[in-house]
Amino acid sequence: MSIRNLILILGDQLTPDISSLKNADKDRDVILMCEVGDEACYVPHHKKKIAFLFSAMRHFAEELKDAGWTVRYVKLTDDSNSNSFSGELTRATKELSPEKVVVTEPGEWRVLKSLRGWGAQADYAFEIRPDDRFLCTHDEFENWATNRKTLRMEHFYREMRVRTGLLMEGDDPAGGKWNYDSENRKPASDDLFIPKRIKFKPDDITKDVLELVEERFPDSFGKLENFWFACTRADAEKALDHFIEDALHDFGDYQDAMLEAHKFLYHSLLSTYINSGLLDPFEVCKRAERAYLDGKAPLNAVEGFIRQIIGWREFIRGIYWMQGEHYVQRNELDAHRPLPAYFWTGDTQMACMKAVITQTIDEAYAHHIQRLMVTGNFALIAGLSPHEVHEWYLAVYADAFEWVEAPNVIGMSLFADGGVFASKPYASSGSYIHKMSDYCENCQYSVSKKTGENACPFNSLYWHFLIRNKERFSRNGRVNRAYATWDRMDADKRSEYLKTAEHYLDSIETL
Ligand code: FAD
Ligand code: DLZ
Ligand code: SF4
Repeated sequence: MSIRNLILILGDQLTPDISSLKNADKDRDVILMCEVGDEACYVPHHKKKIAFLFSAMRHFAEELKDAGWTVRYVKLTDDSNSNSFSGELTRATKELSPEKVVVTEPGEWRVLKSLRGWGAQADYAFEIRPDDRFLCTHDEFENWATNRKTLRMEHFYREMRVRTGLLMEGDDPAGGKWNYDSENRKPASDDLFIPKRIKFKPDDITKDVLELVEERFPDSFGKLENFWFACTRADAEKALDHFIEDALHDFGDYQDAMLEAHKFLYHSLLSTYINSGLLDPFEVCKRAERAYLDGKAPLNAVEGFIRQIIGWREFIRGIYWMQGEHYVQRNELDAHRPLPAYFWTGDTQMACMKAVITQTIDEAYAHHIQRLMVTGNFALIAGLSPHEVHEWYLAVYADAFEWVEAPNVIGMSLFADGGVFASKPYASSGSYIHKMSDYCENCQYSVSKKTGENACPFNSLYWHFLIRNKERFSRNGRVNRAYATWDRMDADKRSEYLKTAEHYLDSIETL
């Protein structure tokens, strides 16, 4: 029988009811999935990220086959693998002669452009369908954003609460407030009871992939040892159960805290599973809401968690597609310093940077405040090249796909888009890190020392950043208090700050 549709499913589309499969016919359609070198190498992805994706793809392909689908699965090691999506589409269409090719839109401009390019020259009907795993469509986001003076997540989020009905009591937000963030900024002490996180033992499919990754990507970033990710929907659901039962309760209180010995604290560790399609974001939110309704988790935790998903996650995606393909090139603060080598090795004397980078090497994971207020903050105040920083974040985190990584890095963290949605730059001195973590206790630098030898680099780089960007930020209502403090400082102190910062910038590789 002739093939009707060839359905391409990408590595972050591992969802049984993905739009490309809607109205598909098990008897006449063929699903194409391919492990391709181009995707694995366009940035030096963390080994655990590649292993997770390949293993989750292979498991998903098996599930599809068990459900009666015909799957053409191209392994990285297959002799005739062309190593690109367009090459594999060409090969498959030549061999199968389908009537039409169908794909759900990818999560990155680069891949979308390449697929559109393939479609434009192909002799087949080619359909790119919207990705309806998100709650807000591109048009809905654009309608929301158009003609607004400022794009603020909080406004968007309230509309999403009303639209989804999550944590709503009639027309009002549960508990009377939309946002309980003011209760969510507690530092953690290291004698807190922190739950042991659920980890999954590699099965035979994962073991094969781990061997493959070690052999084919020896120079990629990160450690492959101690791989514990869930690689199937069933295991990802177990990880969700575990989070709801054991960690959600304290998620809110300690959301911004950082502890050297407890890298995961009460975070969900679910982003990798949600972004690849193993978990549905709305279902995850409903589970959290249920925990609140059943009295198992407090409102500040559940609201905070749900806001990250229906608020931040959806908002960030809207920004990515609305800003267009050149967003990742933006550099409004004119920052050009190359990324220091310790971003790849963790070999730095700054204890906070060492802890976050080492954890990233080990786990392909860091939580939000570690990404924003340690590595991101450092990159911002040291004036590192936004594009290099963007490629680093895209490579090193298992949950990193450009639609979500780029606005978080270019926009939220580095202000390189000039403030499309961030109301202020997330720049801070060492005192924030000291307040929210235990990193400073074992640091070679002194957080209380502002200038001179052994002074915490964050302290002087913070002022250097503000002064070199004074033109832009001194009239920003959320930053101008800092400029007033600077103006009140005596001239010697100011010049000491700038001298120390310049010394650190000149020797940035050795910090
Ligand atoms: P939790 O703290 O448990 O939060 C719950 C969920 O909320 C997450 O799983 C995620 O789905 C969602 N979420 C939370 N914050 C955000 C956000 N700012 N944007 C989008 N979704 C959010 N997230 C990614 O998924 N991929 C990335 O590549 C990524 N890069 C980032 C880079 C920087 C510089 C910053 C500051 C943030 C980045 N984030 C990224 C957002 C956030 O840090 C991660 O989603 C979160 O740390 C994932 O861990 P978790 O699942 O334990 O999250
Ligand atoms: C990230 C990634 C990697 C490393 N490898 C593959 C792959 O071999 N095959 C595949 O289909 N997808 C892979 N991905 C995910 C894609 O890069 C992702 O689908 C696009 O970036 C769009 O989000
Ligand atoms: Fe980081 Fe400064 Fe604290 Fe060291 S003293 S851990 S560099 S904030």
